[in-house]
Amino acid sequence: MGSRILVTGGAGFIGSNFVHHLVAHTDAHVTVLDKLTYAGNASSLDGLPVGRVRLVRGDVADAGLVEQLFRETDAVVHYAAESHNDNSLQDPRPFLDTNVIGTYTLLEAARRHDVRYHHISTDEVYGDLEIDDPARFTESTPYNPSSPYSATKGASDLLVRAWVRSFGVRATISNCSNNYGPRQHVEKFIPRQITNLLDGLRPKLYGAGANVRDWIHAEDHSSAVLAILERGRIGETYLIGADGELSNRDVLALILRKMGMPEDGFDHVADRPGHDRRYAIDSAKLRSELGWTPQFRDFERGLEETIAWYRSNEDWWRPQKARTEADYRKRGQ
Ligand code: NAD
Ligand code: TDX
Repeated sequence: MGSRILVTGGAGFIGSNFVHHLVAHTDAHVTVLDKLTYAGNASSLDGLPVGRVRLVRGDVADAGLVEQLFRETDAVVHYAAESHNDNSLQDPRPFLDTNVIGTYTLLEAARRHDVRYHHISTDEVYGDLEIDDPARFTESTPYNPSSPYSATKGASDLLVRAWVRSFGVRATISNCSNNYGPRQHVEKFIPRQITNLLDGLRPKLYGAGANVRDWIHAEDHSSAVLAILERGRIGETYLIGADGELSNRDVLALILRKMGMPEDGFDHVADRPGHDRRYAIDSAKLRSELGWTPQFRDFERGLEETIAWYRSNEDWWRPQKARTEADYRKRGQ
């Protein structure tokens, strides 16, 4: 792996975690390419050494800018995406532009410059599982996305596979389960409920809350991506997960308890159309091939730390909160 790394979407939740991880665990020089949409926050990169990290504000679908940046890049890790399912149900177009055309633009540049490419994707490309099905997703599970968001992520994964096979691009793909941790946008489930409680608002549970998500701390996602970037086999897909299956109802009950509120102190709101029932990752390939293991194995402790982060970093999330809740109210959620 070369030492000049381009991280797209590095001002977002998981991308910024990865930039912090790279600075702490490698001697890489990092360029972040980020459009700073509503979901991007330059202050997520605060405190990093200016000599090793620079932020370029721009669009991954801007071929001219991408071409310029790839001339001085050894490897790219592509996080930039429109990432929220609920938004994709309101207005799918930005998901196509960023997730599909943006990925295509980067792949073409990787092909021209023979740059090592790692593609960040999601378990949602596999669709969903029944709540009581013992099966979990593996690298050979067929693609079956449900939402415009997951369809565009699946499309981008397939572009990567084609560019490996047809053009010899040196690429790997990872599909990770639901992340939690510091600096996640307040539109997402866990930060939304924490910041609602900090604001004296009641948490909002979609439908009955029986849907299951497989939670992993963003820091564990980052260590897995670095392992794949350094030691992954070109052309391969790796699933990333930390055996963290929990129903939304149970996650919410934990948040309420940890924040000193009664367990029934929340509202049931309109369910998400097409709501995936359950995601579950089998990460045996990543663990056995690359020797990766998650460090955050205690979800309750990780959640406590996350709650503490939102308590102490109101300046970070406050500017997004009112508008996010106003949008949810319009949808009856
Ligand atoms: P996020 O919404 O917090 O961050 C996305 C970042 O991309 C933002 O900084 C935004 O400004 C930037 N961006 C958006 N459009 C852009 C464009 N056209 N050009 C350049 N930058 C642009 O998202 P996240 O939750 O950190 O997710 C990051 C990646 O990880 C995504 O690819 C997502 O599909 C994937 N992923 C997320 C999860 C999860 O639980 N959040 C799980 C698995 C995979
Ligand atoms: O207020 C809420 N109430 C609620 O019950 C919100 C915002 C969500 N939910 C439910 C919907 C989901 O079952 O909580 C679960 C998690 O919701 P999100 O945080 O929106 O995540 P999800 O739709 O599971 O997708 C996430 O994981 C996979 C990320 O947003 C994606 O980017 C990633 O690919």
